[in-house]
Amino acid sequence: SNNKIQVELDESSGVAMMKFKSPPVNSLSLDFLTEFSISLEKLENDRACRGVIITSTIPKIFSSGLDIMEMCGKNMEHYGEFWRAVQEMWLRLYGSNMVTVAAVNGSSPAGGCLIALSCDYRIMAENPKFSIGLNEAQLGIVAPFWFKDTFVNVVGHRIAERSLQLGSLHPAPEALKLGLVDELVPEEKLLEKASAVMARWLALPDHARQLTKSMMRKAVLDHLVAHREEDIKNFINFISKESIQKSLRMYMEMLKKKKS
Ligand code: CO8
Repeated sequence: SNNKIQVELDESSGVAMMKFKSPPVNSLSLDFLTEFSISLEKLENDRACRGVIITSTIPKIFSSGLDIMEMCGKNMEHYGEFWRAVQEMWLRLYGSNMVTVAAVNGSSPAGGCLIALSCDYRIMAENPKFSIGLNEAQLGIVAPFWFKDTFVNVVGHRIAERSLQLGSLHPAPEALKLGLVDELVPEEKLLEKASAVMARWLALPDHARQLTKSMMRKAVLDHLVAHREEDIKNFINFISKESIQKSLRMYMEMLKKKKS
């Protein structure tokens, strides 16, 4: 299963390119999340690596978010294992010492949006057909507190409150206006721009930048670390409810019908 994410480190610049390639939609399955966390850990421990650019090889889609099939009709043990993997991915990415730049080259709902929000900088392809946001409420589920905290830390309380309640998916131009992404560029310029941004961030001494990043993010990271087991229990209880299972099944059916 070690093939859902392509990682290439350029030793001369110290920048790794991480490309999601898990068709059809880069959904975050248990296998995907495990591979993602392991890849991040390897880069984190590699002294040659100072920054990571995250993007997708799948046209029009950055990531469709958590794999809904991992949250449907499985047992409690599976839900627990899955949720721990989601937490692990976020703790590693949000808490990374490396400079992280998201090159969002397609739609990025829910868990996909969380990945982008967890980076230091977000550049999105300027196509208004691509949208990004935490749309959990639309699925009848609730974004966990640490998704919310990450969102608030990017866009501020008011925008996060409205967007989360409505489960909004914001087209790229609107996402820019809200500060959900930092800039838009034509799709063919996305990686070039990401490299330029990365170079600017890497021009500073790592140590000062890392301590500053940690100062900004530590409270939110520590909060999940302190409540990790409780958060897993909450997820298991919530997702096991018959009413929630029903909402998720209906959402999956809606996705399938939308095609025909
Ligand atoms: N999980 C599993 N399967 C998915 C997902 C997903 N997230 N997204 C799409 N798929 C499947 C589709 O069902 C479809 O399957 P099939 O081919 O068998 O019919 C296939 O992938 C392709 O999908 P589409 O035909 O819809 O592809 P499009 O290119 O038209 O659209 C999109 C791509 C925009 C990504 C679209 O598929 C979409 O909107 N997907 C849903 C995205 C979404 O809402 N994700 C939210 C997941 S929940 C989450 O991430 C956080 C949960 C927090 C948990 C809190 C609980 C307490």
